[in-house]
Amino acid sequence: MFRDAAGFERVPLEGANVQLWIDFLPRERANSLLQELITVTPWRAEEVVVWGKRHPQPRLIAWYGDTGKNYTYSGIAMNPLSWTPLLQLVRSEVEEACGDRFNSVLLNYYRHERDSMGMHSDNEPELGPRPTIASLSVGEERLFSFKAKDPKVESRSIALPSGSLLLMKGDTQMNWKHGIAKAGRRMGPRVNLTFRQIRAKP
Ligand SMILES: O=C(O)CCC(=O)C(=O)O
Ligand SMILES: [Mn+2]
Repeated sequence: MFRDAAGFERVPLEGANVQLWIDFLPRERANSLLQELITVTPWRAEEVVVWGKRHPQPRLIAWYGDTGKNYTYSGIAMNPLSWTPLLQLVRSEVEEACGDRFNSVLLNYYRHERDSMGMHSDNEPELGPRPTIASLSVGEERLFSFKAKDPKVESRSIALPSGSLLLMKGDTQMNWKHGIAKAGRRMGPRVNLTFRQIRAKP
């Protein structure tokens, strides 16, 4: 691994461009961001249909973005909420670190160890073929799993501590899936913010 001037470290994954800035936000800042987001966000509990049966999604979500940036995620159509000053501030810090622009952010709230996200690629057409996704985590450290689409390539997982910033670029979504498994021991709350650039519908 090498560390570049910005504080990102390359995570070695074949056919991917993944970088992690482990201490992007200082501990106190990450903690206050967690508390504020949990309190002020109008969290939504969505349902998913698995084998024809409806289940509550095992986490809460909220979607913010520039107006008109509609997006479908796991079959859920979402109209974005308008940016809050807090999220705009965080967005500008993330943009500066990544050297990229983002027009939307999906917030995921994992309340405890039983909340999770299934393995998936962020490959919705609105994101374009090689999207840059910046993912900021605050709160309880959780394991982020990577599984290659090529079965010959080994899976791996990385810990995402509070205040860390994960950047996925280039062919990452084409060649890999990612997700957050349920944890086997007690976990406190975690909020993850994934910044994305949504394009006009192709
Ligand atoms: O919570 C995480 O770290 C993953 C979130 C994610 O993959 C997504 O929102 O698409
Ligand atoms: Mn994702």
